[in-house]
Order: sequence, then structure tokens, then C-alpha cells
Amino acid sequence: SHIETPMPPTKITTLGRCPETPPDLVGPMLVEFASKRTLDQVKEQYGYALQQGGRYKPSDCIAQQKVAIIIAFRNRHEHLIYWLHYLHPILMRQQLDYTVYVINQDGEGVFNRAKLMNAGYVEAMKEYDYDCFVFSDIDLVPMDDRNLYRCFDNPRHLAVAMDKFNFNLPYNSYFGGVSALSKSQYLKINGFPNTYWGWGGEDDDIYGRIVFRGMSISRPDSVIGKYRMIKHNRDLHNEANPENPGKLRQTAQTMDKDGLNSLKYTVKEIKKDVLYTFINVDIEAPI
Ligand code: BGN
Repeated sequence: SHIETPMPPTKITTLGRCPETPPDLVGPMLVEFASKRTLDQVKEQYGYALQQGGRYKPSDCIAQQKVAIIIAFRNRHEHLIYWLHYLHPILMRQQLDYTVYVINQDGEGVFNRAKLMNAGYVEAMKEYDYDCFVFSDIDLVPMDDRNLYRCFDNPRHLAVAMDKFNFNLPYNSYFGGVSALSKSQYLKINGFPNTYWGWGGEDDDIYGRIVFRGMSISRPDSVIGKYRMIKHNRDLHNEANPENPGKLRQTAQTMDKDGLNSLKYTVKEIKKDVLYTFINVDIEAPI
């Protein structure tokens, strides 16, 4: 006679939230820039774990935060290889749901780090509902993976102990190198200024915006906050701009009209590499 085969029980796995403290962090790490690597080698090592565009999320838990890592970029291919080699495994161990965005300034006009970061914010938001934005220079690698690339109750300054400043802050209000702002913190300060062309001051302006909006700065301690900077020659078309120090005195008056609400740029190309999303933008730079 006919025997009913019972259906095997369906295994329903509901993923839990990842723990507050990621379990697989290693603490202090060796960071050096003597060994040469190619982009293909880094792809071979970490590509298998990533989705197109340098995107990752943990497979066994729901990440605490959705993080867009935004890097202002031009002509630093060797640095990009080091950055990706070191950061991808760290960010994976930190159990983040993250994507790496390399925002390239098109052309040879004067560089503008903060405006590129603003463009990165807008472009990232078009792709996914990120709740946190980590803004990083391409030449900075953390030396301790307990330095979490996520957002906190106040805007976070991560690069607090860089080797080039003898593992100290150069001054108390320093906010340069690597920082993290939640979407609401970023919107509260109208994003970053668009008008700091060339080197210097844009990070101090951002610090001012944060303070003028009643927030304070969150930081890791100087052990966890250690960084190595990749040594390099001064960039072309990124000279210290003598107009910038004067602008800094006006931040309280200018921040409401210079920022996300006045941002103008055009996207020239979006390229999804295995290890990162590359966005080439024309930010209308003066020559
Ligand atoms: C400061 C720069 C910062 C830079 C740090 C560290 C200015 C504004 C004029 C006072 N600030 O002097 O942008 O991150 O040095 O190098 O230039």
C-alpha cells in the first residue's frame, strides 16, 4: 500500500544581531609598507568573501550598522592596494555590513577632499540605506582592529595616534585623517564644506560644525587609535591654500549655506571592482 513519506522538517534560521563587541578581533597588528603587492593578489586573497563593488556583510549575524567607507582619491594607486589589503580583513572581523567607495577627483584641477567626501555620501545613499559614514584618507591604516569603523553617539575621530605625529594628536581639536558620522550627525552639520580647495583646514571646519551644532567628539584611546601613514611626496595640485585659514573663522556663519545643500558635481563614471566601488566625479575644480 501507499506510504506517506513525511516532509523533512524545514530548518528556519533567523539570524540574530551581531554582538556589540565583535568576537574575532586580534588587537594590535603589524602594519608595514615595504612588501609590494598587486591589486590582483589582494583580489585573490579577499575577493571570494566580497560582493561586487567592495561590499561585505557577515553571513552568520545581522550587522550592527550599515557603513559606507568613503575615500577621497586621486593618483594614489599604490596606496589603494595597501589600504584594501589591510582594511578588508579588519572590516570583516568587525562584522560590518559595509561598502568601500573610492571617490576619484576627475581632471587635474585643485584637489578638494571635503567636497569629494560630500559627493561620496550622496552617491552611497543612492545605493543603500547606510546609517553610518566613515570618511578616510587613502594613506592611513589602523594598527589595531579594536578601532571600530562604525558610528557612535557623537561624531567619531578615529585617527588619534598617527605615527607622523609621534602617536599623539597634533592638537586637541584635530579631526583629520579618518572620521565617522552617522547619517543624522552628518545631516545636522549640513555635511562638509565644499569650498576648501587645496590642502588644509577642511577638517578643522568640520570640527567647528560639530561643536556649533552642540555635539562633541568621540575618540578611541591612543593605544587602540594608532595609525600608520604611507609616506609619499607632496601631491601636485594640492598646495596649502592661504585662503583657508581665513575661511575657518567664518564657519559658524557659512556652514548653513556651504555644504550638502549647495553641493554640485557630476558623475563621470561608476565602476564596480571586486574590492571597491570607484566613482569618478567632476567637482568643478579651479585650475
Ligand atoms: C592643520 C591643518 C589641518 C591638518 C593639520 C594636520 C589648517 C587650517 C589653518 C589653521 N589646518 O594646520 O587641515 O589636518 O594641520 O596636518 O591648515
